[in-house]
Amino acid sequence: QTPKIEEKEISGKSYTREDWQGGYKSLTQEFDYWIDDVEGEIPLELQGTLFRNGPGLLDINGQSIHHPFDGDGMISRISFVNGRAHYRNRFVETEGYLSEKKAGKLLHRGVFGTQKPGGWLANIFDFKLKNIANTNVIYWGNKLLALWEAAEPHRLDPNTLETLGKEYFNGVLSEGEAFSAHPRLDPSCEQDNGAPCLVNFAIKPGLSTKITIFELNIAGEVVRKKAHNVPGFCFIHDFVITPHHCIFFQNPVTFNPIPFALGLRGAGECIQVQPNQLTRIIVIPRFPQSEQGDVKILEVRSGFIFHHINAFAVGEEIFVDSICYDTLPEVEPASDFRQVNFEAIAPGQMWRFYLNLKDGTVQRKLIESRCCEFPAIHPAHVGRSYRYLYIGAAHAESGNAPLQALLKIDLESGEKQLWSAAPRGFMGEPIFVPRPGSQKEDDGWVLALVYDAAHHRSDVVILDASDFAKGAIARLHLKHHVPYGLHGNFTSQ
Ligand code: 3ON
Ligand code: FE
Repeated sequence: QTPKIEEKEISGKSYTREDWQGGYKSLTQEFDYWIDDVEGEIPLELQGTLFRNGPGLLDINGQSIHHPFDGDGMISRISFVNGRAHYRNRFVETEGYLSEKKAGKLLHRGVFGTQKPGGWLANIFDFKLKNIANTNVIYWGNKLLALWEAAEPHRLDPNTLETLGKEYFNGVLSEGEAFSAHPRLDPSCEQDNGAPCLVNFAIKPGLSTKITIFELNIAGEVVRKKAHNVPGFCFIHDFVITPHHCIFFQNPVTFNPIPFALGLRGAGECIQVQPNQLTRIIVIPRFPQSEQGDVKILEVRSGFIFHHINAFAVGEEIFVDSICYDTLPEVEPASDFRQVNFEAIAPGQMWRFYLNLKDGTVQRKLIESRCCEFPAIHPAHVGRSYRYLYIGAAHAESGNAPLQALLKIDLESGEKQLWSAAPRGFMGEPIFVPRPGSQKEDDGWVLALVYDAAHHRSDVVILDASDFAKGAIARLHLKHHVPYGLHGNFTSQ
């Protein structure tokens, strides 16, 4: 069966680099307004709040940061109320953000190569981490939390977005302890009588790595916390869960911290992907029967993985769906991220891994070769079998390119639908919101921020998840752009 794809025909490339670069300008202003410039109609049943996080500053008072992952976290909040929408944004007031704002200049090293001015002598032996709170934002246990994977969360007021301080969960976290930016929400936790729970992890890398797993109840309390040691250095950005397991892919990388120590490179620039090495898959039971924890380790070739889509158990097997890169270029000190040559980099592609826990073997299959990143699924299917996924995708079917489109994949029939914002639109992470009371898995909406280079502003785009072919059902034009972001969540509260 050939997938049917609706695609606008554009000769040559579907974008220009100048257009794409516009989405990596800082947004310094903080806004608070009702969105009046709306094409189409906001569904009345769509009620709740979309929170998004991402780098808001790509420079500190004119001094460029080295990589977008080093940019200070800025929260956008889009609230949907009775067919109208309200926008507000505010920076997470981390210690680093505030001190640099006050000084009017760059004061801190970043993990991805931002250096203090003054060359290596100004940076040597500075091991401090600037917690930039820029990767995800989630409302859980009546707390709005901005997350960054290498340190503790920042708590924000959900109404004003004011930063309230760092969150330690009643002393469960210690000062500087990590709490990753990729929690998974188990819709029905067996240990908690079927109540939802938040499962998250922390990585403490070294010659061997400590992986800590946290489970939080709906009141936001940590009800389970357990640490596991695994051999070797780990750079793990995301994980997946099933009702009984947490699954980590230990990316095939080596880490040489010497250039970091000497002030020549950021820590993240000392990571080298080893595309010919196998990935170790670490399968950890969520509710271990023994003190050892019964951790299983499997091996497979996967390339580098930032994000997983979902996982679920089928008999003795666990299926894991992930976005894989054949390899990743090193972040280089002398490079400018705005000058990236897209064609020279491997695209992210979707693979399914079949983990056999009985015999320890792993099979894999390519599901989608189109360049894609930032997956979303129905929240009730996290850790369970699922049929539909929504993901940011390149406009063109092959090659690496910026995300300009949304792809919906029906994993059962193989049918695919593409909605593209090319040539001048650039796509952010989609979020699936179920229609209240819906029964069908794709009955709901897909929300995404799209940067529109033609107007140098961003749109909130709403698609009907069951039918991309009818186009956007609403496009909400913001008064300004929102720099390309990372992750967010929707809450109907
Ligand atoms: O030794 C360790 C090395 C290391 C890299 C120490 C460490 C724990 C401090 C560390 C830190 C890692 C951090 C802070 C990682 C942060 C990652 C981040 C902010 C974002 C990752 C984003 C991933 C993707 C795939 C983004 C895609 C973006 C687009 C498609 C463009 O719009
Ligand atoms: Fe991520």
